[in-house]
Amino acid sequence: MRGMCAPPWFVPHIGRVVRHSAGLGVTWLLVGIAASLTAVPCGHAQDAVPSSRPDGTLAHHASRPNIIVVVVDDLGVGDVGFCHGRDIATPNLDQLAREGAVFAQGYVLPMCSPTRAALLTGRYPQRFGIEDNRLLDGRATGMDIREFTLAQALHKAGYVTHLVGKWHLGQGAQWQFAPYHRGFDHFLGFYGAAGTYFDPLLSRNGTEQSFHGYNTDILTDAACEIVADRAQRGAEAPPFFLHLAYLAAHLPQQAKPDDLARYAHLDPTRRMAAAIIHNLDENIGRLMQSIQDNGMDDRTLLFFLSDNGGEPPILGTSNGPLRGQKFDLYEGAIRVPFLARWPGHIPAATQFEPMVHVTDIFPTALAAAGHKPSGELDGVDLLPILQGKITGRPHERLYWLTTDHAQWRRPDRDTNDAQRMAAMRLGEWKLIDLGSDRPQLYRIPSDPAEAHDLAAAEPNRVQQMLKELNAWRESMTPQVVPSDHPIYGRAALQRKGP
Ligand SMILES: [Ca+2]
Repeated sequence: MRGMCAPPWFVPHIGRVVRHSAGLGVTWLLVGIAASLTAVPCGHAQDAVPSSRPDGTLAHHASRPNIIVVVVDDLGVGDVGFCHGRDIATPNLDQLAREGAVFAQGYVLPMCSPTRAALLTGRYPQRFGIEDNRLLDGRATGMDIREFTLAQALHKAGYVTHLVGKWHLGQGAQWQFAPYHRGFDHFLGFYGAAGTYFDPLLSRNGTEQSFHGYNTDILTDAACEIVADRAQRGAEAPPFFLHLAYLAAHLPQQAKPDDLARYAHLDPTRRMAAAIIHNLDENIGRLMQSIQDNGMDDRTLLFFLSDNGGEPPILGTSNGPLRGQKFDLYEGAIRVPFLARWPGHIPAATQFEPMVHVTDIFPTALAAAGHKPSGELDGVDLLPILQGKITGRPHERLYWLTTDHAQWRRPDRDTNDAQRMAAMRLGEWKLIDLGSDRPQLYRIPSDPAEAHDLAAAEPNRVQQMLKELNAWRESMTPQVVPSDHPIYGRAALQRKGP
């Protein structure tokens, strides 16, 4: 396998390469340091502040793009053609890659809820006590309402905001954590980790509604309606923000018979994933056709990413040559298919090699809307570097902290004692601290499969990175699962027994 600097999925149609492997841009360095040193644990007042154009006028509706963030569930880099995928046809996603920027090192968190929390706040969710899914599973708890979401920011900036699909950031006894109280004007979807593929029952702003058909098709129909409705309102109407969060390819997997028939040559587990992803790609094609048919192609900034890596044995999704899977901290868990497309604004066929993080979507989207966040974010605006206005890398450092999910439901111990696992990227290096063993050290560009642990050969580097990682951990807010949590609380677990 070739190294990360020449990843094999970048086939010849990708023409522009952004490396910036030497020389960290001063601006990015300052942004990174400011974000790491000054972000507050929670409860900060965050707001969207209009940014003036050079002529002093504010951005006008007609010049502001619609913003679409497509999140797919549990797909890995081995599932799409523009990464390592080879056995599933994804021509529509591959076309997006040709027309936009592919993030070769696009990082997320290793499971559903933390990634969605990071996306919608632009911040490490550990800052507000989220290390894994548990506090965002079920109806009792949810994401800290003091956190200011991207939907709130864009709503305040004049956008009409939509969540179509999966939420998984909690509900609350008073529905205070529900998406329609967190900045989304319109919600059509489901609240928890999983939905139903066929004939789903979906919530429309809190009212349940039965649908006939296949989940991915239904969600795409809703997305296309939003696009068409915006077009019919004319150029002076407000732009929209659409967070399109598909169920595909999460459990409980079901596929359409025609799609299963296309992949009869694959083993049953992979076949199911392939059928779901094939249909997903066709729906991406429908959405893009709708955008083009309505004349919005160069007025739409679109991100596409998976919320975590694949889980091959369970879901049949694939992380290609990367080690690990959903829930752990190897590359297969946290490096995902990730791209951005905005014709005329993000150069087509860009291979972007520096590390990019899911938190970057918040400030990038807000900048595209002509605004800037006033709060402390961990993400950075990617547009200046994608557009070649500055050089450098968005991130020199990235951090991860999660728990061993195999220990979430052990009735013989406090659920809060589940083993913590942490990792850090510092330039080319990656440190993984699983807590129960000595730290591991990998040099990712030359060893993206994390096959060669260099910890023994680099003891000083390990100690220095461990010191930095621990300092970051100590600056976060520890996650606490209440003892009365209906799913993971001590009482609930004791009732279930071993
Ligand atoms: Ca997921």
